[in-house]
Amino acid sequence: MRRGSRQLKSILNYIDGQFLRGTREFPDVNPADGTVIAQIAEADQGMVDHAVGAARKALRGEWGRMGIRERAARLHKVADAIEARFDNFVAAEVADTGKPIALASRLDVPRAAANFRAFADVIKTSGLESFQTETADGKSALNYAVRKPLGVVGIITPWNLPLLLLTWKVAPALACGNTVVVKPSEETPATATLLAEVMKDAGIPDGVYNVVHGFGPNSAGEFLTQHPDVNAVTFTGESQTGATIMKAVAASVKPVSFELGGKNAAVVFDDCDFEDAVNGISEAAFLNTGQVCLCAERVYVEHGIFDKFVDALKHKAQSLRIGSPTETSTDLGPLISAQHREKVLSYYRLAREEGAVVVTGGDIPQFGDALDKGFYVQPTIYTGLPEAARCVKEEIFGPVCHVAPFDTEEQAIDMANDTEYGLAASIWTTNLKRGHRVAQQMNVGITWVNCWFLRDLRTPFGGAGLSGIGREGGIHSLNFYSELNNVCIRL
Ligand code: NAD
Ligand code: 6OD
Repeated sequence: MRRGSRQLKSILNYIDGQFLRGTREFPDVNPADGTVIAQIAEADQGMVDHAVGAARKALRGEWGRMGIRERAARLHKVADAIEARFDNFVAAEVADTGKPIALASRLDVPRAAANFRAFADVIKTSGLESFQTETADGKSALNYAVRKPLGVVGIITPWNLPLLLLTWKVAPALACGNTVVVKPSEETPATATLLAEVMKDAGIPDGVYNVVHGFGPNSAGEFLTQHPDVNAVTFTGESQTGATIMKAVAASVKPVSFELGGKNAAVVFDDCDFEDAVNGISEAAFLNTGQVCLCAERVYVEHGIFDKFVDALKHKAQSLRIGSPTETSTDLGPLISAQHREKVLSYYRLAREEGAVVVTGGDIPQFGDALDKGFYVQPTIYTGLPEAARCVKEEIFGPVCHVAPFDTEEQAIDMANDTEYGLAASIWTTNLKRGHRVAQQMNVGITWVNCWFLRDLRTPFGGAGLSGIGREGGIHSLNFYSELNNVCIRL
């Protein structure tokens, strides 16, 4: 290294309690200014084999023998240790993703700790049903089920909420007594490795939590999903990647849980609390620069308030502060990568070709400083597209929504449900009866009424159609991450 040049940090794999380099490295880029902030150690097939072998061995060790109370206590220690290193986690997440520091501090890092606490408590308090069965001879039998770990769970996660989504799967998998090999997104590897340090400090035995870095195809992601010694795969990411992983696991019939893409609708009735609805839809469209699977890219507004609503949403979007993620006042950071920005901009161009009216945005913001090298786009609102337009049908995953009017409740429900996805919806009305009625007709996994992304970790979370397979959250996570063995005793 030349004198005066900066030594780049390495982000390492974590296998069997050791931090390991790979055979190759690739750069970790800060999306706010395009600078390389670290080198990531890529795990090859041999290292993935090593990680899966270590995870299997750990199932037979101290972890495999540990009772539920002690496991839950260790998960609380992991949460304590995340909180103790709160600032490190926030800084790593902000540098990797470009998300505003205020957002990482109020959402991503607190949720990581909350995930461990929630599943530590759920595993301690949840029971299993039992049945007393009457038999033909007038006697009876007792049926009850016991929970056992699945074994080694492969966990593959995306870049938009890296730590939140990783711990959302690691915590219940460990609560159920499994061991895990995680493959975080190649774009955002830092917090998965930082979590490894925390696991060590919290007394999680070696081999229970392993991290392999790399890409999907022909890299760590594919090596993990195709591994014969992995017992289940849980994945969050694009629907198309989910389809590829499904093929990879089909031959060995592994259980899968898939949390995939969305093209979510928000339905705003003219009896809504107007200000709440404008603020809520602004958050639903633009939070995390629109890179949340739950974001509302389709907004349907009742005719009577349509013009007023579009105008208010425009002013709200224009008031959002786009800027450096490390400024506490920033509302919107960059998109994750140059490639993803090109995808979002291609939809901005397509929207114009499809006949959209650009209410606001549609371009790249100019800063006149280093941020011009970052992957920023303007928050964007369209109107006027036909419902069949590609921009209304396809997930864009940027700070963008299309707003369309509707006349009747039935029409709004039909429009909201006219999608191949089925992740989330939000309904905005002060008429509670209508709220229930419409919510129950949404063909999605999660419907919010007068709110968005308000989470209770005990509730089922997941999607229908292209948005996924299965539900996680509370007991639903326990049921995915464990094998149930029903015991039937003749009495
Ligand atoms: P992605 O599918 O490109 O990548 C996700 C992960 O899969 C990464 O770690 C990647 O390396 C890995 N991967 C890619 N190809 C693979 C393969 N063939 N085999 C194994 N692993 C492979 O998704 P992304 O771009 O990182 O994330 C954005 C997408 O995730 C959006 O579609 C968004 O809607 C979706 N998402 C869904 C949820 C949900 O809860 N439903 C949550 C967050 C994000
Ligand atoms: O809140 C959660 O548990 C969760 N899985 C959120 C997913 C957000 C998608 O980007």
